Amino acid sequence: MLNSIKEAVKKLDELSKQKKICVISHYDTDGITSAAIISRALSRWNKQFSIKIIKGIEEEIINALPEKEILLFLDLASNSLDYLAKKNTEIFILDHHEITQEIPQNVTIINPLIFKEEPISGAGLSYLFAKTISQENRDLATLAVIGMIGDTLETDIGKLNSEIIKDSETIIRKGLLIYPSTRPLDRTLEYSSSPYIPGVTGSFKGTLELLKDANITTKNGYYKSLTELTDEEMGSLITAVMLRCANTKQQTNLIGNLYLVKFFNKMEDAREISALINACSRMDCPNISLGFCLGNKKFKEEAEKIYIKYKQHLISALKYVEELEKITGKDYAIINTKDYVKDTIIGTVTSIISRSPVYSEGTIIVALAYNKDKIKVSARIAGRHGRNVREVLSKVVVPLGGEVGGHPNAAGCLISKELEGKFIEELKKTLEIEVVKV
Ligand SMILES: [Mn+2]
Repeated sequence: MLNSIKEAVKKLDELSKQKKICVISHYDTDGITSAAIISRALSRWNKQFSIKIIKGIEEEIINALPEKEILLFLDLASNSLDYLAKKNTEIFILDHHEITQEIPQNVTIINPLIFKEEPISGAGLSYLFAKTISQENRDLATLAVIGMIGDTLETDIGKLNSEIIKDSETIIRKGLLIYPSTRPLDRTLEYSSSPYIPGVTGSFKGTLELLKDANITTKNGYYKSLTELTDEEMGSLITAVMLRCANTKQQTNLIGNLYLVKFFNKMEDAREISALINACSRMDCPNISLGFCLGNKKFKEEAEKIYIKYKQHLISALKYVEELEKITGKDYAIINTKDYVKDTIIGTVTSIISRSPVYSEGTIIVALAYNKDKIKVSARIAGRHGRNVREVLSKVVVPLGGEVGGHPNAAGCLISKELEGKFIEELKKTLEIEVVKV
């Protein structure tokens, strides 16, 4: 793959001598960090370029892109090759999503799936690309680590990812997977929704009891942060949390690596930074998170304000969904939030629900939210094992004329609002049939 990146860099260098580059990236954390890495690298390379951040890639969006510029897609487009074949310009793609169509002549694509490489985030690919342009871009490795965390690819780290982590001077420590690990523990535990700790999440009293059980005391009235704990304290905290999480599947996901990255000259929890970037996009301000990633202090302040607003927004959406009547069957739940939950946060809401103890391992959760004349559909699998939700969703959506993006355990699509009733009917049928087969 690294050789193909080298060739792609050379080709882009040649073509961009006459043409401007139009960068199109996804609005999630991985996409925003990808865009930040590439925009810094292109400006250091003295290239002329513009940046577009989009929610998703649809035919109309591709049609509207300029043909007199080179198109460079980050963290998306692997699944839109047929549309791209019709564009009369050269196209580059750095992406890690599944490829379902033939690669057209005008497209140069770097995707770890083609090369049978380890999973690498869009930001990781953008970083490898930037580093190939110039070693000077090694200072962008931290953004690549944040992108990797944003796409939760840190559980399967191979050679390429280890190298990216090494370039970034990230500090990794094994511990309890709650964030932010850099803030006082009592707050972090009380507000932890992922993992959801029964009796502790949302309860100040429960939090204090847990800390007492773990023998963790205050110093000058403050609790230490997770990263400040001694190994012994970390161990007893993990035990105390384990005792409160009854199911073993949940227990195995409690421990993992904490990633501390240097950001704005401070050591920060990569998961927290990732959440903040993501929040800005979900609240329709991707330009703020992009500026934040590029190190702009004003944007940092703004981003922090939006992050607080986002958290409030998310909590009210979760409350709404909890009380909403759902369509349920064996091993599935369909949640139609209509106009009540923002289309940009429905994916997050679905993810949080899928990790809560309410649904058993393998349950498919499909949630719907309106987006003007369309409906955003998000599908997740509860726990880590189960059927391929991307396939399940495709079976329903493709005959209706739509397309599905995502991964086997998290997928989504857009459908026309007119198809709401038909979609739910077909989805129910497919979910029932799948169950019989298994
Ligand atoms: Mn990604």
